[in-house]
Amino acid sequence: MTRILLACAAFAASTIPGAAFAQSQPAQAAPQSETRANFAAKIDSAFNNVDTNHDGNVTKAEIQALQTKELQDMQTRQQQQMDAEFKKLDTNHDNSLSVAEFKAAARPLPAPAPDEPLKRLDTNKDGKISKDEYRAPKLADFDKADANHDGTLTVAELQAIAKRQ
Ligand SMILES: [Ca+2]
Ligand SMILES: [Ca+2]
Ligand SMILES: [Ca+2]
Repeated sequence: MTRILLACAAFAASTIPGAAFAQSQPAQAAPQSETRANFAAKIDSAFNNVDTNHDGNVTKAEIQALQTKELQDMQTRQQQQMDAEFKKLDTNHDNSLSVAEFKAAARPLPAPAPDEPLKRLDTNKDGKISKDEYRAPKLADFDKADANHDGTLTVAELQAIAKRQ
């Protein structure tokens, strides 16, 4: 079941970096069949999330803005987690475990890399990802998974992808 959900999530939300897309998907209670039209609508809503000025193209700056925001969210969460862990470790509350030292030991987060999704998705190399460019690889994945080509991914078809992964 988890594998199926993962497959669905990876499916709908894999291409442009990110957690933001995954978070924008509603949580699914159970594996469900998925029509191509529904799937395309999900892809579009993921695209619109990144296309902040809604001109139908995702530019490098828009990807970078999203990545920077995700990074900041991640850093905030990491800081909060470390503050909580510090309090737990400093059991006698004398602050002898320095917060600075503790935080310095944390793994650095990766820098945003907007070029990578651009390189992958910008098939006509105009420096922007259009909605069609964004849709194409995902819809191709959908068609590949739609074994009987009836335009709907059934739970069984989703299970089959999960098994292949
Ligand atoms: Ca745009
Ligand atoms: Ca393009
Ligand atoms: Ca099918």
